[in-house]
Amino acid sequence: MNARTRLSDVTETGLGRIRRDLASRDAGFGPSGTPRRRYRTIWISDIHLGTRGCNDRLLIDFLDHVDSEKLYLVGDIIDGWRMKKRFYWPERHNAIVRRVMQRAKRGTRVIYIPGNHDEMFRQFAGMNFGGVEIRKQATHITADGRKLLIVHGDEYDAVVLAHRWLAFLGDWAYRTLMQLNIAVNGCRRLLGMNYWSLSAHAKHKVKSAVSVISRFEETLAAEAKRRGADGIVCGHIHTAEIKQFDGCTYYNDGDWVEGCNALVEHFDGRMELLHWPSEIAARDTASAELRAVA
Ligand SMILES: [Mn+2]
Repeated sequence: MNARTRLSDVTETGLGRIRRDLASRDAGFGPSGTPRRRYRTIWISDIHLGTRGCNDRLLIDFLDHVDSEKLYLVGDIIDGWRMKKRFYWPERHNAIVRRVMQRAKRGTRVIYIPGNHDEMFRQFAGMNFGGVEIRKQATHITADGRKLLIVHGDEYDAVVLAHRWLAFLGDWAYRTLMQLNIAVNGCRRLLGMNYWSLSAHAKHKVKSAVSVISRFEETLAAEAKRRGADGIVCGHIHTAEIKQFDGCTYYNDGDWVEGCNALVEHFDGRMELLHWPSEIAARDTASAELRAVA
């Protein structure tokens, strides 16, 4: 063996090592340096790509810190309704689509169940795009043998208008409400009337929204039971929840507009709701403590 080949061997090995390091980093660690968490299944929904309301940065952080054998996209992933009105598509939204496609390519089973905001994809149910399977509904069997029905949820939503109002609440309604409150009370003052709180009025409306939510939850749990499932996973109402309804579990994986939640299944079948902003806060605290020790 001459010096030249030896040198190239060394270089090869070096490159190989770098490549291996990069690959393991990719597979094992998130950008924050913490190990990527592995789950059996992840459910996310109501991302509303194509709108300003979408918390794209938090979602990218989430996708970069978790892995799973299966990923369910439970509807309202892309907001076709609002994109029709005004086209909004920043690079970060591409980054999200790219990450999902990469996952499918690397062997994660990705199942996409379109919702009402991305209903234009429902016509492709049964098809497969780059490893992403499109379904109208799905059935999932947990590691501990429970049968879960997976639906977006709008098909059981009798009060669509109320939910639309809920979905848009986080986006701009609150700010508008506050501005309106100032304007309304300015007028009232001019007319010699006393202060009237629009937000108190809104709170009353929220109370009726709460009853709408519980009716939705009951309806979905009843549907799961009727179809012989042990539980149901849905999204749609932007309210993350795990709730028992006699013999049937209702799971709502939340949203990425207000809550930033994901529903996950551990390898033993245990289910957990993640609130990603809290997970990031915990991660930051842990790394600050580590730094303090070092
Ligand atoms: Mn929806």
